[in-house]
Amino acid sequence: HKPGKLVKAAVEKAVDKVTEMVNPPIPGAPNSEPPSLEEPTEPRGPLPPKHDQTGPETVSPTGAPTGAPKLTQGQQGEFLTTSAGARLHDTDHSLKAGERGPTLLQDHHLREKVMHFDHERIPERVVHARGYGAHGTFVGYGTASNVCMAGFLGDGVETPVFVRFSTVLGSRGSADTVRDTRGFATKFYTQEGNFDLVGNNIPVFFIQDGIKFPDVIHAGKPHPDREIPQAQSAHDTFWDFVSIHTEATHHVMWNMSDRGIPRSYRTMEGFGVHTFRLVNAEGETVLAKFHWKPKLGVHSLVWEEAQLAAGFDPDFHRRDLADAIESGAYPQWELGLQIMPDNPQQTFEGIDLLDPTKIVPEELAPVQPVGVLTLNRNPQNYFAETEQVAFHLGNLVPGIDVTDDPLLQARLFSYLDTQLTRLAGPNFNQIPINRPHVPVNDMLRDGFHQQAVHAGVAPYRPNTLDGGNPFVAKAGDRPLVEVAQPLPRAVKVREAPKSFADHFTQPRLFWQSLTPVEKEHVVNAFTFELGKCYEQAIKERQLLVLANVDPVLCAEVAKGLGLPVPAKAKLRKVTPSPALSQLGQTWPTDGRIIGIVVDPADLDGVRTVRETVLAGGMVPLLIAPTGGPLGDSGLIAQRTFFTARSIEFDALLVAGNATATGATLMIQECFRHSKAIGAWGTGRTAVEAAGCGTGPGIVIDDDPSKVLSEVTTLLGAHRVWDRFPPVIG
Ligand code: HDE
Repeated sequence: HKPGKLVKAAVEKAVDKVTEMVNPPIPGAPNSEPPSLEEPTEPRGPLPPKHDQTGPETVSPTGAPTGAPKLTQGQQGEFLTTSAGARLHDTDHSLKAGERGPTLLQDHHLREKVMHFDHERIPERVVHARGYGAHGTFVGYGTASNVCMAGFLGDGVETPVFVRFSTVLGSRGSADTVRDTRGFATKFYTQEGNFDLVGNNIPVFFIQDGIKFPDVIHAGKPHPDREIPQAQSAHDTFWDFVSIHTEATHHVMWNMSDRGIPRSYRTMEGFGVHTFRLVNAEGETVLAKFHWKPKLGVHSLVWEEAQLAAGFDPDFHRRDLADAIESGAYPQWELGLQIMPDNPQQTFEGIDLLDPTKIVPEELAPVQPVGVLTLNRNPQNYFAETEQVAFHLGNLVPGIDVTDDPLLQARLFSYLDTQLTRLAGPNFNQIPINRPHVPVNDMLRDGFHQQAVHAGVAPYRPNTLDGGNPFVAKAGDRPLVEVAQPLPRAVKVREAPKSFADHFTQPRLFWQSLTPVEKEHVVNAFTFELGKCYEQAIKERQLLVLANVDPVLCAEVAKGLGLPVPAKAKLRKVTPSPALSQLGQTWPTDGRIIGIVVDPADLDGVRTVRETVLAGGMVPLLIAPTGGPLGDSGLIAQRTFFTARSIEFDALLVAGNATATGATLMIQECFRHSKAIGAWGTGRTAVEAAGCGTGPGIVIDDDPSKVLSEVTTLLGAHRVWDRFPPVIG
């Protein structure tokens, strides 16, 4: 080894000399290296992935050869390598002709690193770009077996799922709490292939025919000249469109109601919107609508909270979901079915089931629970899972078929097509998050980003060369069912059925079913959004639309806009559907967040209350003037008066800090937002000093446990609505 060492030393010396010649020392430059921050210098063994962070089990016979390393782990191997696997000795300096010289074209590591970085972003979804996902399980109750043969609905059958929630209009970096419809898309990795239920938190849609989708989205997205406003419907083009296309009225009523600003993904209902056709083992069919019912009840923000959160914590909803799952407060929804007979007209009680702007009131067709969804695992990597997941209504399983709803039919084209650009090729179902958990034997071949090394020579059917494989399934092998639906003798037309022309009965039904406080919120939302429009004609046209929904609604909005009330329209009589209101019941308080303003003089009392909150399945957050440990109590201040805002808490307990301005602000906001407020000790003075000492939902007592118990009861109803009785009857 000696000669080799000598040669190496000589080469190093020569290089040093040349370097010194090329890079003469800079006068005044420090000649000693700055002290380096301590960091690991030796390779460490791979860190085991956190228990709750392993990727979904993926089974794909077209995937990587058996035994190949899982590509789902990052920052864990011993040595940094190139993408071709060669070990690197430096990743902080590009290869240059001397320390201060030009960079060399031959620096493959530099080029690969920057090239890959340049292409890290993929096009965001054209709609629903802003979203957040979670893994979970779905367990069937077996109660659907008389109408649907789908295996995953069977009694006790457990199916892994991935759910992605989203807003519709905003870009990927927009705020969570804007007024908008929310997406609620679920991928069930069933034993019969993937079933995707791609729904929204509003049971009807803007338009009746998919051909108008580009129009409604162009109208809702920012104006093309200045690209504003972001993630808003409060602008001229949106209201221009919906005031002309009055079929949008029903959806708009829901948007302007509290449904447009959910408190949390955990407190949203979900709807499949379209009518589907279900098939049982005997081949009998029914028409059905899918519903997700949150175990925590439907609960929304108030408008001021939504606005505050958009600035104070734009990630409000994704943080809420991730935190709830991490804290073990797993959100749950029951899947329910409304079942209607499959008659040739495809109507139910006079409601056209192919019209996606119509609901079937639950009082006419009750929602029958068929299973429960639990979200219990956060994604390991946002991009790999939440961004790359690709939903498609065409992913059906035996027992579930589509109907001729013209909106649904257009979607069946769109969701495949859009992935070609978004995920850059036709092989997106091979991305881990999209892979089914059952064997794939397709005859799809090649294409960009093909992951499989297909064997065999005969990817066609029938064949003899590959032993005839694969074969098509016979009736007993549970293939997909395409119901042989008789079609009327028809001529090709670009027309809608007559029944699609009724645009106002159901918006009126919705309005009439709301409680006074919910109605007041609808009035305020219309007044805000239309008030943001510049064009007088658009506001006036929308008032004409509202006159067809309800005279009180129309008059109140007109008053707010300072415009004349249009003449009364002829209105249909409707029977209200109490199920459409989100108030009036009580719900479990699991995972609800209780802010506790601590009293430094009574940390033992604070500890007891905190523990009781935890024991009750809720999440306590301690708020103090400054962060860090609270004395030597072992308690930590999780929020300070600088980092907390009332929006984060479902109820506030005030133990102390009577004089702090931050506390006063929080108390006043909670009061305005009709949240329960409890106080004891010096907290009583704080609440009184904030001017919030009396009124419904203010619980002041010397006994903290009594305060907490009353506040918890109030939380069951979500908010203390009778603090500010609404003026609209
Ligand atoms: Fe979508 N929709 N949509 N949509 N939609 C997309 O697909 C489309 C509609 C919904 O978390 C896109 O993969 C058309 C109704 C959700 O990844 C795109 C029409 C409902 C999501 C598309 C509709 C939805 C999407 C964009 C009218 C409620 C997010 C990216 C015919 C039942 C899924 C993508 C996720 C996403 C098209 C109408 C819900 C472009 C053409 C009605 C929840 O394909």
